[in-house]
Parts: sequence; C-alpha cells; structure tokens
Amino acid sequence: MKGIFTALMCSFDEQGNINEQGLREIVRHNIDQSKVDGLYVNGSTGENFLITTEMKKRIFEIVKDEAGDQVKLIAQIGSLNIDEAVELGKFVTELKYDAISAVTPFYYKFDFEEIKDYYETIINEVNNDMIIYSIPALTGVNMSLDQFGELLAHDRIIGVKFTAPDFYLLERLRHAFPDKLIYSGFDEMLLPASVLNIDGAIGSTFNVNGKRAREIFELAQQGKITEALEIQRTTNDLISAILANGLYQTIKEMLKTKGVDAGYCRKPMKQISAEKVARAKELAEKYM
Ligand code: HMN
Repeated sequence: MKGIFTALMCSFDEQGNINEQGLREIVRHNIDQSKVDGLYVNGSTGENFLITTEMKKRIFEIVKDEAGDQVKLIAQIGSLNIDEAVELGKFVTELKYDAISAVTPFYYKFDFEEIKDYYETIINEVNNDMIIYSIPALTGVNMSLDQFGELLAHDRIIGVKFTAPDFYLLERLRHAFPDKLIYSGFDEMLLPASVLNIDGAIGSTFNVNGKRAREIFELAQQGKITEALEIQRTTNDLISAILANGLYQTIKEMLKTKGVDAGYCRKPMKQISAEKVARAKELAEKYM
C-alpha cells in the first residue's frame, strides 16, 4: 500500500453522465503510461461529492473491472450520510478493494466525539482497512496529534491521507505512528513531505504527472534532495499553470490531448473557455 496513488478523475459526458469508456481509458493511462502504484477512487478529484450513490457504485465497479489486481485500489466512501458511507464500504469490500478511506465529516462543524463515532461506526460495519482522509482546507476539520492518535489506535484504521501544509504536525504524526501509513495529499509539496518519510502520496495531478511524482518520491527516499528539488520545480511550474487555468478541467483537457477521453466536469463545475482548452493542450505537449 506504499507509493504513488493517483486521485482518479472520472470522465463525464456533457450531460454529466459517466462515460464508461473514457473512465476505463483514464485508468489505463495511469497504469500503463504513468505506472502508478495505486488509484484513489471517488475522492475530491473524482467529483465524488457531486454524484449519486448509484454513480459512485458504478465507478467503483468499472475501475475494479479495468484495473483488476494490477495496482492497489483505495475507495473513498466517506459521506455526510453515514448510511451511504457504510453501504459503499460494504460494496467496495465485496469488490475486493484493498482499503477504504473516508473524508472527515464536514459542513455541520462536528466535534471530535462525533467524528470519532463516524469512523468507529464505519469500521464496525465494514470489514476493511480504513485510511482517514484529512483535508482541512475543504472540510474545515482540523484534528490535533492526539485526536489522530485516538483514531489510529484502532487496528483497522491503518493510515491517514494528510492534505495540509502543516509540516510540523506531519513530522509529529510520522514520529508518533511509525507503523501507520501516511500519504501526503498536496502534490506541490511532495518533496518536503517525502523528506519527512511519508509512505506515499495521493494526488490529482498524478493523472498527468505521475512519472515525475514517482521520481521526486524515490529520489527523496535515496537522499538525493538536489535532484528531487529540480523535478519538484518543474512539477510546480506545471501545477501553478494548471491551478491558474482551472484544476480538474485542465487535467481532463491535458489527458484528452494524449488521446484519453477524459470528458467534462459535472455541474456546478463549469466548462473552461476555448482559450483555456488551448492552454491545457500546450501544457500537455510541454509536460506529458
Ligand atoms: C482526492 O481526494 O481526490 C485527492 O486526493 C485530493 C488531492 O489531495 C488534491 N486536492 C484537491 O484536489 C483538493 C491535490 O492533488 C491537489 O489537487 C493538488 O495538490 C493541486 O493543488
């Protein structure tokens, strides 16, 4: 379960329906071209919070069918509707996903007792390993070292996807939990996270920059920081350009340039202008 995991995109048509063939092509691109170690399915990048339960299930099925056992698969099943989280957790466990992951419950400003109960409810009902998905910038949920510790005390809570720029907390977590899996979530900060001995990374831009991500991660593990920084700089030139042009839309347009039918984003995400589509093509030609 270590290494580079792509936060998988999903291909939707212009009406917002799943484009099955396109999704399969995205999976193949990540496995065959980028050679990533695993896929993180139905996370933020998969537009998970914009789709129905049935669509989530269909995506889990298609990805498993296409990927088989070629790479590790983590299913993001977290939901404000805890019944949905449990239902999806059971569903992907039947499909033989390697682990589940759940975003911290958001919107209602739950206290830690409620957050803990959410994770315990899911792991008591679903017989699979759990990776906490912490992304405070989007959820508003900031957990302390002690609170992470209370969750990680469960044997079946095997790790954290840590998507925050708090390197002090990341170092403390690594030090306190050497046997748990810690994944970094901000691709633009992969090198400093790798220096702190993370086990892997989960990122959206790996859909188009997976090879560089692996190089950064592996060079850092070998202590070759100057070489890794060079690649992080190139990566960050790309990430800055992607963020300025529209994150998920630009990654999809870059994939399309390479013959992968990545489709469109779901509303309320907008479609980008022709000018931005052209910019995405330039980025694909330069960086992929
Ligand atoms: C997911 O759940 O899809 C990803 O793991 C999320 C991942 O952490 C990405 N975060 C968001 O998209 C909000 C990053 O890869 C991010 O897109 C990248 O670092 C650019 O800022």
